[in-house]
Amino acid sequence: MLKKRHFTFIALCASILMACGGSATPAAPTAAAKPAEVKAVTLEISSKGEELAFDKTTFEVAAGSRVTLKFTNPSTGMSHNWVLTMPGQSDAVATDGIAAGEANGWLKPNDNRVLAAIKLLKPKENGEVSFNAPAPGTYPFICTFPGHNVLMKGTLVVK
Ligand SMILES: [Cu+2]
Repeated sequence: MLKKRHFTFIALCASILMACGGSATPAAPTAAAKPAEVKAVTLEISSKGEELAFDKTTFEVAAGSRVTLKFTNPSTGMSHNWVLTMPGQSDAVATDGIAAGEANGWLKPNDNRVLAAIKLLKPKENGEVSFNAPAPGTYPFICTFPGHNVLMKGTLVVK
């Protein structure tokens, strides 16, 4: 008698589990939505000879793009970096970069106002960075070497 009741209990549990499993299954296949198309974009920028300037000051990319930016420093004597920041934050990022010092490439480590960055490039060096284009908006980019951000700046427009 005890054994039979025990069996009934197990059978009941099993049927409940099966019922649950059965009802959960139909929901899963809908997850196979069409994959979002990620557009890959490659941008190129360079510092301008011995000037404190980038050769390009505006880029435009579509929201959600996978952006690869290549940066060349053809200068014979100056070091530069490329730093993309949140709107309105480029001056603050540059100021904190000076405080961070040369050991940090004139960029505060883990600065959450920085969206993407290419480390300080010595003369004749190249660098690149890949990042996902942020939400639509206008994002400033600068070189954070002390004093350079005043002239070395531009904007990435995300549409
Ligand atoms: Cu610079």
